[in-house]
Parts: sequence; structure tokens; C-alpha cells
Amino acid sequence: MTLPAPSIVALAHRLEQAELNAAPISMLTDEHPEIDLADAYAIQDAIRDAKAARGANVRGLKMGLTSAAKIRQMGVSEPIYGFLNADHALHSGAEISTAQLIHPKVEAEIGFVLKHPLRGPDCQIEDVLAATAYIVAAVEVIDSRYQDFRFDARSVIADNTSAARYVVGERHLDVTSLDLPHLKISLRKNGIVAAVGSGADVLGHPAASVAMLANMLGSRGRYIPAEVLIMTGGATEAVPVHAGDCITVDYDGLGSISMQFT
Ligand code: 0L1
Ligand code: MG
Repeated sequence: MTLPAPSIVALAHRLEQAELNAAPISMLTDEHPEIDLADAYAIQDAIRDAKAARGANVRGLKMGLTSAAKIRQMGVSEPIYGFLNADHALHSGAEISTAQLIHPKVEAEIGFVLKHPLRGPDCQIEDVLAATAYIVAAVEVIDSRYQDFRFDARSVIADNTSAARYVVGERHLDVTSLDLPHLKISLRKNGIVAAVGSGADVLGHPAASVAMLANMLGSRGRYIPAEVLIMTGGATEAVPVHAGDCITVDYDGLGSISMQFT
């Protein structure tokens, strides 16, 4: 860690105000090039604590930068993680106001909910599948608080990995019936296919993303609790959306999710 505690709290406040006012800021490392990964996660934690103090509790966890292309592009050695707030959860068919967002994008994901906690190190795909209560189709709305979606890995970790909203579909309890790596996903914007992907686009297998999260948390003395939603990372590229756009995502064997941006 390089930053003193008051700076961590001040930078968390700056980022959260940017989110709440939908007013972008320049990336934190422009002003504080000394920020390291531990500082970045400490700023993210301070945002989570500030939200919890106002009654906006954590409902889940998310992995970001899980595609090989994004990892290369950002120059990171591993994916990153963040949290999902209960008051940002939406159901299929939701209307999402762009007035509360800066420059939203949508990406299709696969979500897991566990029946018992998972703790790293050495967590593997098989451990995740054995611990899974159900799987859901999910769409993440990401919205960087940084001008022009421009950031480096440390800045985006501090910004809670651009988490903004998430839309969740129906529960699928029969996990073993799903061929998750080969599960195809198609995202349409206003009826036209804008992005396609598959479960394998998430670290080769979306359960590998959950295992990696357990291992990353384990290295910080944390774990994945039971019954929280885990968003495993984009299986499609992130597609920009504007007021008036209708997004529909079809998942082989997991149904569909739609949302209308207003
Ligand atoms: O959920 C994600 O993969 C986003 C990670 C942060 C990078 C971005 O905003 O594109
Ligand atoms: Mg995501």
C-alpha cells in the first residue's frame, strides 16, 4: 500500500460522487501514479463500505477482464474482481434510465449462486460445480466513472470494475445438464445481432472464473459466501447503449433476457 487511509477514503468518495451524479472524472492514476493494486482494492472496499453505511448492501461479486483479449489489452496478469450492490439488481424486462449513467455498455454473462461457501487456494472447476446451487443468465451494465471509458487496471479496480447495473434471468437448478463452455450466447440491439459469444469465452469455462475468484479472495483472507450472485465476466464484448435501445440476449438452454434503455 502506498496511500494513507484518509486518501483512500477521499478517492473512494470522489469515485462514488462521479457515479451518483453521473459526472465522469479523470482516472485516479493520472493524479496518483503511485497507487498500487492493494490501494486500488482498498478504495473499492471504501466505496462498498460507504454504500453499506447508507443501506445499499452487497448482493454479489463479479469478475472482470476475463477474456484473453481484455487481459492483454489492459496489461494485467489476472482478471479483477468487484462487488454487486443489491439496489443495482434488475429483472428481465426492466427499464433502465440512461440519465443516471454516464456511457453505459452491456455485456452478456453467466451467473452462479453457491449452496456452500468456496474458499481458495486451489479451488478448481469441479469444486465450483459441486458447490453450485443454480446458474442464471445475466447481463451486466458497465459504466466507467472515467472520462471516455479510459483507465488502467488500478484505476478500474478502484472504480469497482465499472459495475453499474445487472439484469438476472431465471434460475437453472440442473447444473449438470448444461454444457457451459459450449453454451452459445447472442446479444441483439434493436433486433440486430451486435455481439455473440459462448461460455468458453470466460476463461475457457465460466466455473473457472468462480474458482479464480475464490483463489483471489483466499489470498486476501476472504471467501465466496453461499447464496450470493457471482457474475463470471463478459462472454460477449461490451456493446454501447443509449436511450431508446432495446437489448435482448438469448442463451442456449438458459432462456432470454431483455431490457429497455430510456
Ligand atoms: O465487467 C467487466 O469485465 C468490466 C471490467 C472493467 C473494464 C471495463 O469497464 O471494460
Ligand atoms: Mg462484466
